[in-house]
Amino acid sequence: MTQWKPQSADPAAQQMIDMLPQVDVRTAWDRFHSQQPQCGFGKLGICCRNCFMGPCRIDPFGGGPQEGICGATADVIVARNLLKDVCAGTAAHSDHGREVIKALHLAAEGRSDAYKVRGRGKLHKLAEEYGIARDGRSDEEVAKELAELLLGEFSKQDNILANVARAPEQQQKNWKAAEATPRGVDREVTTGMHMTHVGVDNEPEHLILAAARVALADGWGGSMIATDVSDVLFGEPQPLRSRVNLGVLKKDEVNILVHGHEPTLSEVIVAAAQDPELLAEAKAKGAKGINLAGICCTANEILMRHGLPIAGNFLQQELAVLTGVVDVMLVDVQCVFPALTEYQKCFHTKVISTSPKAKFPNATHVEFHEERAMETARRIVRIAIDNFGNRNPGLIRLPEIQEKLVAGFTTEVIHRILGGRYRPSYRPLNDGIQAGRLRGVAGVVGCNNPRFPHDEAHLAMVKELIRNEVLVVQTGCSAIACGKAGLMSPEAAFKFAGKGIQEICEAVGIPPVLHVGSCVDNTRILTACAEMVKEGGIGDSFDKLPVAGAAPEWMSEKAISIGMYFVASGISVVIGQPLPVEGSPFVTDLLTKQFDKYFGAVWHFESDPIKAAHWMIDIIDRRRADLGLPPPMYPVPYAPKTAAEVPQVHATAAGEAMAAVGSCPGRERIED
Ligand code: NFS
Ligand code: SF4
Repeated sequence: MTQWKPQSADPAAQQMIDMLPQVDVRTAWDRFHSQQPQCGFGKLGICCRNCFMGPCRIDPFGGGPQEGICGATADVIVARNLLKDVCAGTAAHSDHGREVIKALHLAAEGRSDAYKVRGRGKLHKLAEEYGIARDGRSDEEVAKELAELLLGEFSKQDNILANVARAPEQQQKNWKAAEATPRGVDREVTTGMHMTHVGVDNEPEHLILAAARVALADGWGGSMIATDVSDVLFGEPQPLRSRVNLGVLKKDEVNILVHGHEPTLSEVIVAAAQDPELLAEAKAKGAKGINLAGICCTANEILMRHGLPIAGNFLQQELAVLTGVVDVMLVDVQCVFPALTEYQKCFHTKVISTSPKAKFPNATHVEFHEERAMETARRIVRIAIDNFGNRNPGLIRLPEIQEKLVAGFTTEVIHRILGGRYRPSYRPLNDGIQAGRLRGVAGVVGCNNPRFPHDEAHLAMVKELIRNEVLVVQTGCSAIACGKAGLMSPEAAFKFAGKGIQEICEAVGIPPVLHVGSCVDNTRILTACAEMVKEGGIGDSFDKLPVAGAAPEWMSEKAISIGMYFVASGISVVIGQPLPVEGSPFVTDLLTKQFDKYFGAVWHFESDPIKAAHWMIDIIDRRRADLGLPPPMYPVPYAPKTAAEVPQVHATAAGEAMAAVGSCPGRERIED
């Protein structure tokens, strides 16, 4: 029997992984392993369950059936499945946007016990953009009208999304020609789901262009609105320092870990955790304080606005509970493992679910409603305080590893720090790119996936990009990965980046890798690109800018939607495992080649992070050449072309060996 051992590039995660055999619990890595070999039909996208004459599947080797019972071919099945994925991803992001708008509306009407309008500058800016009158009106009246207007963006039937006007003219033209201009968000998701029903749309190209339209309703609609409204409601992020990794959890304090996505919940928990009355209660129970930290994107939200520490990314959600010091794991929606509640059998951690949309068997459900947000938050903090004394000292194992990072870079912040408070401008960035001091900009985003050594692809890719003078902007779990590896500190430029980036980072005082927020905040990358186009000199549309995108360890439907709206917006994207489309050579060719004709950008599949980085660099260089820009100002020394050529990037378990910890009786670890 061989022991299958997961690997992480993060020394804290690796320490926890190394002691897994002692605690007899199953993790995502174990479950991934027991799923092998995974279904080839699913991977290739050629399994259809869209009606119940089926399920049907296409034989990829040609000897068996080449069409479903209804006559759908591999091309149709693959295209329909991808459109469904994009609909689900868009629905998730957009529903998040809708919740934030509802909270803004309550705040504007003075009907919330927790929220008020904090980002007044952003409110004024958006009011001007959308033509909302401000004269003689309070900010609250303006915010109420804004909330109502933006809610209307979801239910628009035939009119196009207002934010389409934010895109360069060429993108708008491309979308029109491809019939991909997004209408209301809900309309696009509903129509997309209708199109995939048995016997509706049977033209693969038409289905895929519809997927682009749905995704654009996410990128320029649901997600972009979520980001804007969060800035109005909770305040615009500013650059700030914080800490990241499991070591931010504290042995002597009540630890509350917020996990999920919607900032409406995490924001109010932040306030409740500072309440003097609750702090006194915690002290009375023997705790030194109340420590709040995050996992996944909700962590990015509270980091960006409050500087609260991050305990880890997607694949660390179980490892965090395994530290034995998490008193409450507070979850709302998206990327939360149902497996978490199983850990309650062994660890004292209480999993509290809060969303009316997301219940978990055996979790404590404390439903969260925006009207009584503070009351609910206080109740949850009390549950954590009461649970502090239930820790099992024999099960505590906390890696003392954390890293410093700087975060809080928005489109507006980049404007200001580059141009100065009195002359905010993207000019210095565009100048840097024009002169070749910077080669271009890359967005590296997305999830973890047990298919890859944890974090390894993110780190290898980002290091290779900045070494080659490509400035990196990040969101989501990828940002957390690089934060843990120290890439988000200004000093990182001197350790990892090329000379041109070093000069810029030194002059402006920024890290070579900029944290721009959660996954919905990928829209900040779109608005930053729009600013770069407006500033001029490096391309008058997105498909000419020397930029590219990547999601090296992606796993979610949301990631497909994000990738799709980037590509449809003219920014080519490389992902670490293929989309589930390879069962249709036609759809694969459409996405990876023919999309260039429609949108000026393509999808690319590459699991080697170094090769993927060089694919991005080649795109950037080609676009630079098309614009007549010079090659990079400083030569870049040696260029490895594959991950095999760079030194091992995953960690050998750092620090002293893990001491034996108490094990959880009656739980079997599955091995083969
Ligand atoms: Ni994005 Fe965030 Fe992480 Fe992936 Fe999940 S938390 S919304 S989907 S796993 S980056
Ligand atoms: Fe089979 Fe067609 Fe039904 Fe899909 S829609 S399950 S291919 S009959």
